[in-house]
Amino acid sequence: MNKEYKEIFLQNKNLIDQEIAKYFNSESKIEEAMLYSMEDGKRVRATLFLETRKLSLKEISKNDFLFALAIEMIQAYSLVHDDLPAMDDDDYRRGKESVHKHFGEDLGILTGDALLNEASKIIMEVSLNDPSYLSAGVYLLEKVGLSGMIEGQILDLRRRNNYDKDFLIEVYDKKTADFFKACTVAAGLVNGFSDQEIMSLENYAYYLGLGFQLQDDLLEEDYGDEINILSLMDYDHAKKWLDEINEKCRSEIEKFDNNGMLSFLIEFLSKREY
Ligand code: GRG
Repeated sequence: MNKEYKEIFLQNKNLIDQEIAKYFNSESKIEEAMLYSMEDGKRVRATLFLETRKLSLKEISKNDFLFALAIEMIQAYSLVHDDLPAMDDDDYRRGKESVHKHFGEDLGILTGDALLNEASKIIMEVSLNDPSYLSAGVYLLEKVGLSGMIEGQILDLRRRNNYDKDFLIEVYDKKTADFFKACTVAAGLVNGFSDQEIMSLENYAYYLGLGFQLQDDLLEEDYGDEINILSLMDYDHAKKWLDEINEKCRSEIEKFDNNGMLSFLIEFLSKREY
């Protein structure tokens, strides 16, 4: 494990944590619940955005940190709503009680709504400051919306018991990889990258998201009736497939100079133990 890159990952997490702490300064119950929901994330998606911006930038701007904050608000919203009784009905998230368990179901719904609302507001404010973020914002909201993460969630909630590998790929693509694509492509659009470069960033995020989700499955000892690759193949075959996906992921990002951190994330995320 490259210590320098691991350090950058942790630095990004600290910087995003500081943005979160600065953003919430009221003592209202809803802000308390929003802050609670945002604590303790790994900030993988914010890091993807920031590190893709760094492909063409040395210094990250205030607008980039705000955009990354909006990304993590959307991530928190999706987890808060996913944990609700009407969805996965989970009592624990990020090592503590889920938001609806801690604050009540009414506040759970409203916390998710408010996070998505604030994220959209931040994206619009950043785009007012600098219109080069406008198409990035549109792309992000599209990928976490109707034809992306939300569609993935619906496919997952309504799946049949006898799903196959193609179905699993479709769910993981929409539910997980589309958000990863949103982070890399949004940054690529702000960078002013060519269509070909944007395509490579989208492919990289596709394989990274798939690999991230497969590792999530491999870490799950007791997946019950949840979708999981281990219900379709044994551990060794799934691990071999993950290695192949990582190889394809690497070949997409190798096309860029300065790709060290994004290459590091492939191994780091697909070998994580948490
Ligand atoms: C409710 C619209 C809506 C969507 C929910 C993201 C999602 C879709 C559901 C969460 C459940 C889940 C297992 C999704 C797969 C993606 C995933 C592994 C999310 C967790 O991401 P991490 O590990 O979480 O990056 P942290 O806590 O670090 O932010």
